[in-house]
Amino acid sequence: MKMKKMGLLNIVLLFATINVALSVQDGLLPNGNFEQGPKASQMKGTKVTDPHAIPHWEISGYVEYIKAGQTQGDMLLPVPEGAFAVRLGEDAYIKTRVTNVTNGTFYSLSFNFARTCAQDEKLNVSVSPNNEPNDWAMLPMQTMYSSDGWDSYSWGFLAQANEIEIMLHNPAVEKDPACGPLIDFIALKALKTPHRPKGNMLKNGNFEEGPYIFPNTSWGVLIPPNIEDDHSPLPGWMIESLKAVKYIDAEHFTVPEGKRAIELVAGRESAIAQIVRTQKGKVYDLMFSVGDASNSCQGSMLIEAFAGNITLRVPYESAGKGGFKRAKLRFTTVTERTRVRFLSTYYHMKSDHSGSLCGPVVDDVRLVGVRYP
Ligand SMILES: *[C@@H]1O[C@H](CO)[C@@H](O)[C@H](O)[C@H]1NC(C)=O
Ligand SMILES: *[C@@H]1O[C@H](CO)[C@@H](O)[C@H](O)[C@H]1NC(C)=O
Ligand SMILES: *[C@@H]1O[C@H](CO)[C@@H](O)[C@H](O)[C@H]1NC(C)=O
Ligand SMILES: *[C@@H]1O[C@H](CO)[C@@H](O)[C@H](O)[C@H]1NC(C)=O
Ligand SMILES: CC(=O)N[C@H]1CO[C@H](CO)[C@@H](O)[C@@H]1O
Repeated sequence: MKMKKMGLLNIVLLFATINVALSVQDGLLPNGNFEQGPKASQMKGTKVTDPHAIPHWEISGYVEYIKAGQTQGDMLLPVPEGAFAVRLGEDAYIKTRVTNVTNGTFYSLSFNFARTCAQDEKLNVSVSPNNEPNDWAMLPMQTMYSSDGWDSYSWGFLAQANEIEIMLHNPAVEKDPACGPLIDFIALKALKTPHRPKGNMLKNGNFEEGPYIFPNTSWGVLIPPNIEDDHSPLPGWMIESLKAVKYIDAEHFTVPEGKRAIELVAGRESAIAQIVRTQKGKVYDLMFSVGDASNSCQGSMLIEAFAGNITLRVPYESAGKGGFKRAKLRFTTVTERTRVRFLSTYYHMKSDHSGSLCGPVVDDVRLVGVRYP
């Protein structure tokens, strides 16, 4: 009898260990898909009334627990993963403790969201503890980039302890409490420090290292605008300008090389850049692929590449069915540091009538010194 109890206890402990081990791997946070929800007694309609009703999360403000198939007015509220999602209404937040991260490691946080009202929706994403007072990001959730009503965002941060708290807060007040984004599927991924590979002066020039992409979502992950180096979930690269760029995967899109690439989805309003140490007066070649993601994004595209004081405009005719071409920009450096930068000249919209934005793909970017120009 006693032995049996011991055995059972061991099994329980074993499961507990597996649980801990799972929670630290790349992917979903514990109950990050909100499939475990409140009891009926902890809800009033769809509003969650108990701050600890959602396992692994603490909530505050007007948080709703939304079941797939639920409607608001005549609008169907979509739930992308499993059967449930949460909605952050007026001044609402959800937060969770992650107990097994590594102090000093850089992570990317990804989550799915959907807008529910026409008004501007923003989400304040933050991680604590944090040494910097302004270490949070206000992510705009206005524009739609996917055809599904859902998009994903990612954000990067340096863990400053082995145990952190992640918070998503909708700071809006005095609005319709039933407005505010739907959130689902929150995941973490440890990012590797990018190195310059042999034969390329750029870090992560093929974009293989980047934020977590949910295996079951077909809309890629947005990398938010105005992201400084220390919050870029795309190691080595900065996102300049006002709008997001999209990180796409070979599982759901056509990418020119490897498994990941960048889709420039917001015309001149979004650009990616990297600053490289160069030798003044020396000749370099910047080589890259321009293509389309095979996502019904059709038309005459133009990518602008900048290096030194040279701009190269690369036209690309997209049939929306995938494909790419290589381009090369030769330049002589005018400074010790060279900013390499890419943007799309035009806006593009998918031909599927979803009204969602899309654009040319850039991938496999290499910078090499030219010995005998
Ligand atoms: C965002 O959240 C952080 C952490 O709670 C807070 O310090 C910061 O003031 C918030 N920013 C805004 C604009 O509300
Ligand atoms: C995290 O690491 C930094 C740098 O090594 C150290 O100064 C800090 O005390 C650590 N923080 C915690 C909570 O362990
Ligand atoms: C992803 O989709 C597959 C096939 O539809 C399904 O079997 C699997 O459970 C899904 N995974 C998650 C995490 O929802
Ligand atoms: C680039 O800079 C160099 C050195 O300042 C100058 O000679 C050259 O004309 C510039 N080229 C362009 C296209 O502005
Ligand atoms: C991401 C991370 O820090 N994972 C660690 C969690 O804890 C186990 C041991 O308990 C480590 O092996 C992992 O590296």
